Amino acid sequence: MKYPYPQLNAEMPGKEEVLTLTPNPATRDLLEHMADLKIENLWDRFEKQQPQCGYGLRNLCCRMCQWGPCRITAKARRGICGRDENAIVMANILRALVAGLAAHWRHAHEVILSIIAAAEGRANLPIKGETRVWELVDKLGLNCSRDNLKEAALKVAFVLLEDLGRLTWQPLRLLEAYAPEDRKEIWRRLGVLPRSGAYEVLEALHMTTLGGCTDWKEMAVQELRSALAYCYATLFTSSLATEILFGIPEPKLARVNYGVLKADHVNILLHGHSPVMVEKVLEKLNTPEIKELVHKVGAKGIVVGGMCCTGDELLARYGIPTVTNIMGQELALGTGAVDAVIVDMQCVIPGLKIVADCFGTQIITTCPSNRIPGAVHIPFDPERPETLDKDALQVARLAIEAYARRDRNKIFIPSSTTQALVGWSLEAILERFGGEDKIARLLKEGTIKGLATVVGCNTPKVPYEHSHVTITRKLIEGDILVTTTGCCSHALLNAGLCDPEAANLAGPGLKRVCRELGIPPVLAVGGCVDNTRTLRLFFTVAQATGAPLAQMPLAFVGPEPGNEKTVGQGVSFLTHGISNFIGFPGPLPVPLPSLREEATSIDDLDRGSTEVTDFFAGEDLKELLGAKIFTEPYPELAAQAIKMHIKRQRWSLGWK
Ligand code: BF8
Repeated sequence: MKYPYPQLNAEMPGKEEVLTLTPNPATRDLLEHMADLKIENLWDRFEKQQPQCGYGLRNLCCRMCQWGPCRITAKARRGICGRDENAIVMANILRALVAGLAAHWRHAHEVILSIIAAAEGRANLPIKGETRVWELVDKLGLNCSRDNLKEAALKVAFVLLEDLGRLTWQPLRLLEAYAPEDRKEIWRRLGVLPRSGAYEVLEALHMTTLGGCTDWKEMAVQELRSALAYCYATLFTSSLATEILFGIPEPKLARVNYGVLKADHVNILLHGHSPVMVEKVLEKLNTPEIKELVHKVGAKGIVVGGMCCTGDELLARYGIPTVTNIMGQELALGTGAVDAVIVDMQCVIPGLKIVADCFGTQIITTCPSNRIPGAVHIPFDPERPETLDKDALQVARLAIEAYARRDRNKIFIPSSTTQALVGWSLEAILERFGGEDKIARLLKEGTIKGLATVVGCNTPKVPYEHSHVTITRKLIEGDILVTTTGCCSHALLNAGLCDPEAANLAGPGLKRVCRELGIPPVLAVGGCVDNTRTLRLFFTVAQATGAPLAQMPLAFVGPEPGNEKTVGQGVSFLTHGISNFIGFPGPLPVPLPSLREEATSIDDLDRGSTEVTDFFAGEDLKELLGAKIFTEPYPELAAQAIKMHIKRQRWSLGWK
């Protein structure tokens, strides 16, 4: 590896390692193609940032007031205000988690307001997820007439909205409705039950500002409380609310990867997280007016492809092909074949527009708070939904018209596509297995050794997608069934691991199960908010085995942490007693040798915070919640550690 970071016990790759180790041949081809065209991308900018700041990497930089920035060094063991390393590291982690919470909060808010607009008849949007509406009515104990779906959806939406923003003490309704009873008891004892998504963000910011809380342990408690708000007030709400509007996904075959783009078609990519506007755009792309326009611009048809979590959602629900994830977004435009990218919110990097300008690609932004200078902006506001149909048609028109401006000399589409069986909602998984009791039996007898969810973003700090694919291959070889979401799922989809044929790569037990049921060993369950589908699967299966969650052979694996949103994902699983395996030292502490007292330079500081690290990665959290964080940047070693963890959990239950 090109860039050593001994203080992190890790190293970061240069472009050559990425080219050698990244598993998708299309990535290599496109990286080389862009280099030939002299078009810069994030890997070039990553190299220009080397070496990265050692203080920042270890969370030892405090920027929470205007006296600083302060850094913790061997000679300055406290910031100007007196904050020590533990308080600084913990405050940084807490702020990262609530920033991620805010992002999912905004997503949930848009979808919930869309349900309200649909139910009140103000927006021309469907309520397709009838089963989900009635499930929530029952779980929340709402009083609704069974023959009025819209009224029921409206009542549910207002409860979800309350969970987003309640400011006085009352437990989260969704947490009460969905969380396992034994966990609630633990959270009550620890005092970490949250009020609402918004309240916990504000409280965390309040605690961490200058002269606020200096007790890192109290901030750690707020971290757990905020993670529960993140999980139930934003992930559950987004995922369930989207199912209410657009239905619960069912299994279907799809083709994925860059090769789905076609040179003689209008290629439109849908990118971001909230699917409301894009659902409408999809509807418009099928209208006679747009079909005529396609003909007029001389294209043979339209290809719609998905990126990031919007892509995951559309793949799960309709089998719309996905192309790539956050770090592949510039590469997708590097094909020169993309006419328009319709983006909503989050994970749309500024580099996308830079590459778009090299090819004349039309970028259309649709979220009022996620603007890009120079892009066309056609906003969707669920509180003013009257123009939604007209606006979606305009978006569709602009996307098609962009085809006429495409420079045909620069087109390069890597040819490979991959098959995948997708659409694994909780219901679909349980139905295919024949119920949770069947999964419980397979686990107990050891045909399947464990369940792991391999998820999350990408980071240029590791060879792109290498860890995702390597770890997952090793896990399925070890008879561990994998679920996946988010950017990781694009890596696994493109690598062919979500194809039922990938059963051949699984260990003997898992292979037999996959063959019998016609499923792949890796189940793509949706976007990041759909990690709740995996959580609910874990709850259901644990209950069927009779074992507590924290003792189950389960693992949360985040090999390439990137976005601040990723922190809350991991801590959400931790609060449920499910250990985290993180692939690169991110905002959470690095479990490495201790801070040396005789340290004389920054390089002697082996890790950011002794006590915070011990809390998350040592036995403290394990005692409180039954789970801890492991950090291992080398994927082969990480896979070994996960398999060992699963084995230990099985032993503790007396399962072979
Ligand atoms: O919510 S995995 S880079 S796309 S944050 Fe973003 Fe990370 Fe991708 Fe979706 Ni999730």
